[in-house]
Amino acid sequence: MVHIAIDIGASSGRLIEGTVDDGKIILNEIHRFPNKFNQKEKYACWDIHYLLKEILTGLQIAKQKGISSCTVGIDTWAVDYALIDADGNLLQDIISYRDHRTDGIMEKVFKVISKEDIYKKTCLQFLSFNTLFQLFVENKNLLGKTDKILLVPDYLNYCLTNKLTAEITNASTTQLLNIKTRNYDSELLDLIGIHRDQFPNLVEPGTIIGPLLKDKFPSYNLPDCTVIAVGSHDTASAVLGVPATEGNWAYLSSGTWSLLGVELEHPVVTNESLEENYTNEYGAFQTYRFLKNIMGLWVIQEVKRLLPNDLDFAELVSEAQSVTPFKQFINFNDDRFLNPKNMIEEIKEYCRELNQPIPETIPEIAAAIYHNLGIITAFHIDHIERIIGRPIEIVHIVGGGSNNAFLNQCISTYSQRTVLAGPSEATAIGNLLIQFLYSGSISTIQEGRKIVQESFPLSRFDPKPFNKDALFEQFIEATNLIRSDVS
Ligand code: ADP
Ligand code: LRH
Repeated sequence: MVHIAIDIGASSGRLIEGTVDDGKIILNEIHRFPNKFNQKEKYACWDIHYLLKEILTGLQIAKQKGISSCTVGIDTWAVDYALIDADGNLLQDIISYRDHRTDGIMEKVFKVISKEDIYKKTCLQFLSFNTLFQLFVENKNLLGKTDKILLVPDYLNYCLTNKLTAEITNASTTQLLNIKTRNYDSELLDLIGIHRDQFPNLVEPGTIIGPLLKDKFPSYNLPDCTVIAVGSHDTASAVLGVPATEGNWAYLSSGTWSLLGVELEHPVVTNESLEENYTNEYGAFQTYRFLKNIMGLWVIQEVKRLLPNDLDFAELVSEAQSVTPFKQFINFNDDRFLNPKNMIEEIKEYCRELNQPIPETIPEIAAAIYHNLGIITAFHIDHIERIIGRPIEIVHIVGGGSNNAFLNQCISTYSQRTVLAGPSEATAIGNLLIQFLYSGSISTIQEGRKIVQESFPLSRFDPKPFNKDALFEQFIEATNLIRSDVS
């Protein structure tokens, strides 16, 4: 049986065919396209019509390549949603989580219900753009007309099948699910004025959603598809695709965001995890991802976008390597870097304010980004180790950022851990693993991870001798932070 992963990140999307043959996974990229949000009149919005067209184009290419029937699964970035009326019409563009409408909103919510109470209920970190906060500021008139609120992959599934579902790994990122009931929390729904039936029923990865309604798209020549719910949160799929079977490992899903954490059977909720803003997102098969969002490669993506010359990521990396490190210490997890008007100017202004040397050239800016992302990542590896009370010896780096050998080495050296990098398409692979389970090509996720390990060569990075604690102290001092502020 043919399976196709539709994996759409904040910076690009792809359709990848996957098969298991003789104990190995074979991937075949069918279609790839860029993704970004655009500033519309009022809000920064995703172009969901464009994304749907790219999905259909990809499926048409699959058909042209001879695929007449297949299963498909969709994963995308988390938290953002579509509002639809009872006829399925989209009531407004899908607003990006980077829009400034939720700036400063968390403090207002905490006046109604405390941060501690929300954390106890949801076990989720506080990001101003979590769906809870986006819905808190949403136009109430529009919410009154809303029949269903669908997260992005659920909406795309709906477009393809007319079936309404809420896949649970992504639903957990809304900060509306109660960890005890694994269902929407009525107090949090009341807070934002939403009825339970404005969300569809929750489904687990592996649930069949329905057949692709080809008649809805007469201008495309499409294969017969069965749409399956996968780990529709891209990070859930990425972590499923991590090629780790044993040992004390952590993962870093390195893309637009750096998502650093461990996979656990139970959530970790302590005063420290709350104070340091660690999250417990639902994974497939009742696992939890205890993790930290680090600003990630978004920062370099924004710098690249502003450059007059068309440098690619590999060129930016190679330019950065020639620069002497540690001239600037920058806490990229500061909200000011979430969506500044001009990333290059924001970085310079930050350095100016903290009396640090200002990076002037592109190589200097790129170097400041990679070294500081490396330091912040290393810092949090130690931190997670302390909170979970067991060692982290190996860091698996997956995602597009795993192609960045320079950053991988920085992370290895600054954390004094071994890094295993790859596969860069772990998210599509994790998406496919759920489809392989459905068709019986694999029987357990452990077996799937073992096959991933055997199918894709990994690059190993060992730490160079280095005093990491001195570096962390220097970082904390230069950024004017106290330890607990590096969050
Ligand atoms: P997302 O899914 O969030 O859109 P990806 O996992 O596709 O992100 O990763 C995209 C990032 O990967 C880019 O921002 C870039 O920094 C990095 N990347 C991809 N290829 C390379 C490369 N050859 N060298 C360095 N960095 C790379
Ligand atoms: C990564 C991601 C991440 C979320 C963010 C909104 O693409 O899904 O897990 O925190 O986007």
